[in-house]
Amino acid sequence: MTNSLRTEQHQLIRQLADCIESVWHRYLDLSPYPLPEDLGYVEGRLEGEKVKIENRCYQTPQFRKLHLELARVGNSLDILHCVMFPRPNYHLPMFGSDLVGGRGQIGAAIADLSPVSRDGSLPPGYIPALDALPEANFSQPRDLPAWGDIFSPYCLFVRPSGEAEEALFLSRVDAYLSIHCQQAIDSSPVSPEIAAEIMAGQQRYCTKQQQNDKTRRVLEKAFGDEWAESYITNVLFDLPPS
Ligand code: BLA
Repeated sequence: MTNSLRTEQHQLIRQLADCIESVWHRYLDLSPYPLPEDLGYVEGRLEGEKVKIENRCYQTPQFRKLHLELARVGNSLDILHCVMFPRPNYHLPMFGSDLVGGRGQIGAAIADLSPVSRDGSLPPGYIPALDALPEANFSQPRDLPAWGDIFSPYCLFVRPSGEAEEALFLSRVDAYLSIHCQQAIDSSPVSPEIAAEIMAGQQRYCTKQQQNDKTRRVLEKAFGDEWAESYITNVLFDLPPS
């Protein structure tokens, strides 16, 4: 994939995309992850505006799929979507992030390390590391939708106001990613019983994310209902073959 879309996008999207890739390369042993049906680059149309999607995917010993997606709708909507899917035999949370913006302003910036254990807690190593981060206060926090009960207490969901808050968001996500990758490379595989619980947690996470109508609407309008459904369930929030 080229970096063509990234250079046209909002600076926070460009910076976060660069940050995600640099943390991945710094900590993890990356191999290519083949996307179904060659979905590396996709183009469609939404109300006469061109929709472009660029995907980048890797796998590692601890992660089944690392997915970074950049999308642009005409000149009005820029999107970054990222999910790190751990292999279910590692007890690791789901890192997810979504940035949605248009016309110079990011309206939704979200990032989380979401638990997949049965009791909804993060693995113990994460908590002291996350609690040690400096406080991050944003002037325009946003309320999670009803399906957002999958997210952890560390979830950031804000409308970043100005360059200082954009930089604060970026540095906090950089910290989440670094903590996550360090925890991942230090972790050992779990028993099949625990892996089955984790698998159920990942399934719950994906099922809830698939309920985000705002994502679905953009994809349906640009590519049609059937394509959108298939893209959401096979590319954005797919599950490992059991
Ligand atoms: C919100 N996601 C949105 C919005 C749009 C998209 C248009 C509304 C923005 C707003 O309310 O200001 C669209 N997001 C997309 C599209 C793609 C995408 C088209 O990723 C892909 C091509 N979403 C995720 C992940 C998380 C996530 C990984 O993909 C979180 C970890 C969260 N997006 C998320 C949430 C909202 C959102 C919580 C707000 C939903 C709401 O307020 O109802």
